[in-house]
Amino acid sequence: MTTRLPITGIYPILDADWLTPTAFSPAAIASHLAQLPVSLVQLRAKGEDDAMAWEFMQLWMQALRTHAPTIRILLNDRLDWVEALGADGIHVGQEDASIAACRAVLPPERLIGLSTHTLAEIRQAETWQVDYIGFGPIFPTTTKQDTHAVQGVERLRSMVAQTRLPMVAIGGIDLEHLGSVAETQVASAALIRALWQGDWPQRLTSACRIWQERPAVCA
Ligand code: TZP
Ligand code: MG
Repeated sequence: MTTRLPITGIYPILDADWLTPTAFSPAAIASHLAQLPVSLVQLRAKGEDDAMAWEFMQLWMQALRTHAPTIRILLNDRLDWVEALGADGIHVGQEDASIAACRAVLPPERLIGLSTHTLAEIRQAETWQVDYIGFGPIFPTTTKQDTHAVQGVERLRSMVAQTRLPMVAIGGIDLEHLGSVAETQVASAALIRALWQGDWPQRLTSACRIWQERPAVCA
């Protein structure tokens, strides 16, 4: 299918394990994001109980809608909350709700992203109504414990070349690696640890600059 999601720039994941409310201001981060070429973010609260995860997602939805109204917001794995929170869609893993189940409950305009790790999963995703696929982990990461084998940049490059689905690289991508990931012509790179440190404004700005400086595609 042709995508309805022209992803521009990096794909920041706002993760509850990293964005502790005392250290990170949602309004400040949302306002900074609004100044950058970022079209999509994801809210992720995996380790939290439901009440805390809801509170986290509600807080960030509100800050982003107020200060960065053009950025689209996907929820990680909380299909049941997309409509209630007014999010733009969902990101699911292979073991989460199926794409058919997501499409069955979401209005058609909602976006769906799916994690993939193999060419077989990518080929299967091509037959489903997904707006983009994640692919990774590209590098070792400690942010997610149950990850698949590390893929590496050359395998990423090969997968990008073999599918028309927009692909988002994920996993262990720090600012030093970002240029090599961008150079594969993958549509975007999802980042957690690389962004959410004390100097997050500089990190966000640097990540966007690295992404924008990637070489143009040769026909
Ligand atoms: N899915 C695959 S790896 C990963 C997720 C959510 C973690 C990415 O986090 P980081 O900190 O950018 O490695
Ligand atoms: Mg999941």
